[in-house]
Amino acid sequence: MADEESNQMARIGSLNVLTLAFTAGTLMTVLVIADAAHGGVDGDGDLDTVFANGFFDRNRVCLGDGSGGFTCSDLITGGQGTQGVAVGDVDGDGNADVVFAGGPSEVCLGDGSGGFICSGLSTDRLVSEGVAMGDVDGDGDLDAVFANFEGVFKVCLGDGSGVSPVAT
Ligand SMILES: [Ca+2]
Ligand SMILES: [Ca+2]
Ligand SMILES: [Ca+2]
Repeated sequence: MADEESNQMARIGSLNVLTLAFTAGTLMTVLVIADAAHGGVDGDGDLDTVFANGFFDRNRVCLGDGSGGFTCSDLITGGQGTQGVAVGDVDGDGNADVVFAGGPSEVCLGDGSGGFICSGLSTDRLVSEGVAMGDVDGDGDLDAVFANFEGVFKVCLGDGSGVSPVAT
């Protein structure tokens, strides 16, 4: 059984590393994480972290307790190999959502309590390496910009109910 209080996050070079310590004291596992993003995903006011775990493991949502401790669970997506992650409210319902860059990229709409429903998002390339979110066209809706493997960017403009691929 995992001891949630002794889990630790650290950054080594360009990699985020989550160390899960187990109560037996003899078993340790270290996950190399492709990317991480912070946001409040369960509405309790405490900062949470979402991890994109690359090709090595499933993505994780770690809910913060406000004092540095986290309780983590898997965030299951349809694809493998997430490379980037961003958190923002893409459908304007007040709940934080998660956008993963990877193969394929996905949008996961949050339910406000830490749960998500994910669907695929085409970014024109087999693998996207990173994603950032912001209102790039100034219409008040959150948009997503993907950095694709071949050095090509893909802008997915939001319509207030999500993001869809409409421009490069
Ligand atoms: Ca929280
Ligand atoms: Ca939302
Ligand atoms: Ca916009």
